[in-house]
Amino acid sequence: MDLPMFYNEEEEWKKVMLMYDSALREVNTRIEILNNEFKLAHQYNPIEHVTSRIKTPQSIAKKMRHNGRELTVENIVKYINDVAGIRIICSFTSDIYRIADLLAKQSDVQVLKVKDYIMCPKENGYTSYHMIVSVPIYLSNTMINTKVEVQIRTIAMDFWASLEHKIYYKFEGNAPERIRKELRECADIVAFLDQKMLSINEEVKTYSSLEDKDAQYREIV
Ligand code: 0O2
Repeated sequence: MDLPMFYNEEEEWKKVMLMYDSALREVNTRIEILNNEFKLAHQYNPIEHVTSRIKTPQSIAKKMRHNGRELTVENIVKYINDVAGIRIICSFTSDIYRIADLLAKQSDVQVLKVKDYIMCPKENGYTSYHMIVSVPIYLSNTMINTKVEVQIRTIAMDFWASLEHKIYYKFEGNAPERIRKELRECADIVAFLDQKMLSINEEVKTYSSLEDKDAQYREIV
């Protein structure tokens, strides 16, 4: 990835990018393993899909300017938590907490920060579960703990966030009040939909366990 032209710490930056890229691969693999294990044990797939990205230099520079910090590699590593970001899209709200918990329990994962925008949605209606974690990356002669922002949300939350993101950029953060109000209403619908889908799924699960018991019984007699 290229740095903005005014930047002059290319070698250091390349090394830092290697760390972030490796950390993304590391977390991606761990999430994939958890999902596969879950599928094997419960015949059920808690994760719909996963995306990841490295923040663009322009976006990093903008955030540093916004925070009033000098644009140095040291400051980026120290103050920008989401240079490496991974987004996990789950089927149900309960899966979000299950995945977050399983990742947090891994002995070499440090959870540095949690923002639960599901329990406390943002004023605009945004909901998602954010964790800043640090994972160890082993190089030939050293180990470096590297930060990754993990965003976990349902399909419905993701649908809302991607439209809101487009609207935010379209109006450069100043969307008309009517549109903001409608978005907040949509966020309520998203929360309702997630709740409804979860309770339908719970009901479906009771049917399957009844069927399992029935099948076991038929095998015995
Ligand atoms: P992009 O394009 O995703 O990179 P922190 O330093 O971690 O304490 P931070 O990063 O300022 O705090 O804030 P936070 O709340 O953890 O959110 C960071 C990211 O969450 C954003 O990244 C978005 O991806 C997402 N996000 C947060 N609030 C909203 C929102 O209101 N709407 C949408 N659509 N997404 C949101 P960036 O850097 O904005 O963008």
